[in-house]
Amino acid sequence: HNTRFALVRLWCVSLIVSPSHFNFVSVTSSIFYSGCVTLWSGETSARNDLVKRSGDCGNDWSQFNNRCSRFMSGVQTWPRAEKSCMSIGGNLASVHSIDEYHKIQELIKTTTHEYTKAWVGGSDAQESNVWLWSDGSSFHYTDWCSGQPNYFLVSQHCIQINYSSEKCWDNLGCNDHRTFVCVKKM
Ligand SMILES: [Ca+2]
Repeated sequence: HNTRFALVRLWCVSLIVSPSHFNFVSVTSSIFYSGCVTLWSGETSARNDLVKRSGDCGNDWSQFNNRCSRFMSGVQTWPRAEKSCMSIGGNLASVHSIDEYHKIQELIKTTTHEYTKAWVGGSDAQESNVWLWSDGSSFHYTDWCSGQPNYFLVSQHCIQINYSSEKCWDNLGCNDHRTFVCVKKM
């Protein structure tokens, strides 16, 4: 059955691509032709739906690694930034690889035309130097700047990215104001 269907589809493709090869005087041919067009457009729209659905983060979000990311250019404290991400169905961004980090940096640069410092979802507010992502994912990848995280004078329990000329990570007091990046699962 599948082979016969494939043959019919192949015939339909050649019919649609070059209809002049066929004799449309015949009523049977024209009925078949309109049947082919229906079949073809049905398959095309089904395929488009699939593509659209699998890549659909919605407006203002970018897709990468089955996640949707969004840069927020208004500055907030870390907890307010997290609440802001939650209000649009996400969390502050977690980062699990250098590829994910670079994608987040690109997202920021596309909007601000520079590597603007921004909050991501890492914090060690519960216990110093035990870092967790606010979205609950595992914390293994890091890109700390040299000498960071530091624990000098003031508490610095939240992670900002694009710090220093190296554009690496720094721990910072959570009440500072930074732009931020949200992520949500697809
Ligand atoms: Ca620091």
